[in-house]
Amino acid sequence: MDREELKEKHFATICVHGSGGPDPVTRAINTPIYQSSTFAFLNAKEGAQLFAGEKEGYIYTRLGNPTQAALEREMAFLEGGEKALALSSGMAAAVTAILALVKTGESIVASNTLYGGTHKLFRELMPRLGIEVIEVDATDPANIDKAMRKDTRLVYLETPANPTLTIVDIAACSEVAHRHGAKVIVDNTFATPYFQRPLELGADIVLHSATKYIGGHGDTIGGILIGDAEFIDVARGEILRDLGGCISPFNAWLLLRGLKTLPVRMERHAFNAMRIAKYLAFHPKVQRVWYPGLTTHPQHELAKKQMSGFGGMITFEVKGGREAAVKLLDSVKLITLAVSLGDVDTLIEHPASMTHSTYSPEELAECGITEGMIRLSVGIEHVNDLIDDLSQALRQI
Ligand code: LCS
Repeated sequence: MDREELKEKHFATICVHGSGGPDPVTRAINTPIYQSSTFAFLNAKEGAQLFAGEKEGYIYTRLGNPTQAALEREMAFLEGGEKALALSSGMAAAVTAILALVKTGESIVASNTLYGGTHKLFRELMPRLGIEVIEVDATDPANIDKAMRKDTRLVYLETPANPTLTIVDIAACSEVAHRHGAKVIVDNTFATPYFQRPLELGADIVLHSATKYIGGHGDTIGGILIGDAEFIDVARGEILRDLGGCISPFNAWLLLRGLKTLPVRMERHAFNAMRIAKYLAFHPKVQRVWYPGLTTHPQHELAKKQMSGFGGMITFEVKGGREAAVKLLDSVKLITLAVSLGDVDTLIEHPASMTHSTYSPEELAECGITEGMIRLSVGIEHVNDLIDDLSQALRQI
């Protein structure tokens, strides 16, 4: 089926068929792994034309590769963007996107609750490059408005945020950013395009740590940017080309394989997460639960408006602070104590000492990350087995 016809189909159908159909050379129904660093030119004239951009084609895998291209086509399709660029990791995607949009002496306004690695990038490497990042509580778009300066080129949002699951209003924040002439990046890692489509809400660029739900199986690292052709061409031609954070063809292929089952996995992640969130909410040893699908979540109404499902991530606080949290982490048997998220396996971790150890104690307090807080990436195991494991581990506290 051609892409125009496929456009009319449902998301799940595009996930299975969207990478471009049978391989044009061999008719293999799955995109082959083009495990080649370089591509032969027909003759010297063609080589020169490819370098001059006068002819389309592959030159060298840092600049493009058919397996990467299939992943990029599919992700652009799923997020509703013109083009995409696959990169070696989510962090490579963040740096590549920022350098494509922001120069030394300019600034970024960002939400203050972010993956700890992104926060470190904003606090350390970006200032070293002369790019100031102002972090604000973006749950009130007026805070973004106040922080915007003449030299602000970018508003960087992560929603739902890691690890507090804070939701920011993509449409309202994009309106503020655009009024000030800035672009908007939304890190859509937690929701995936299955549950949230930021470009339709007004954002300019979507970023993924594809390591997570896009791959889904905990077996690869990758990142993806989706946006308009002008942005993606600059990100590829001017930044990736120099920075070199390209994805390997094999990792691109693993992500393509993961995408085929994205809707099925997300449905199960979300089903399990809702059941576990409700279980934890009534547990006597649990102080508080953050899950966008619970009516007690501070932005539940906004989550209902801008997302079509609430995802597979839960954060909860146990009574008894750090000591109780550590006891729980050391007591789970089926659930794995590990960072990362979005895998078919359920993973548990302690943000304050692990993924968000890059935040100072003051910054942790500002975005509400406490010592007793635990993050659960709910997998696709049978939910009763997960609840049994949490139940026995909570008894150990
Ligand atoms: N954005 C979000 C929301 C993330 O959670 C992560 C990684 C990244 C970007 C960076 O992507 P990467 O380079 O790792 O592909 N989050 C991690 C986490 O919570 N635990 O381990 C990694």
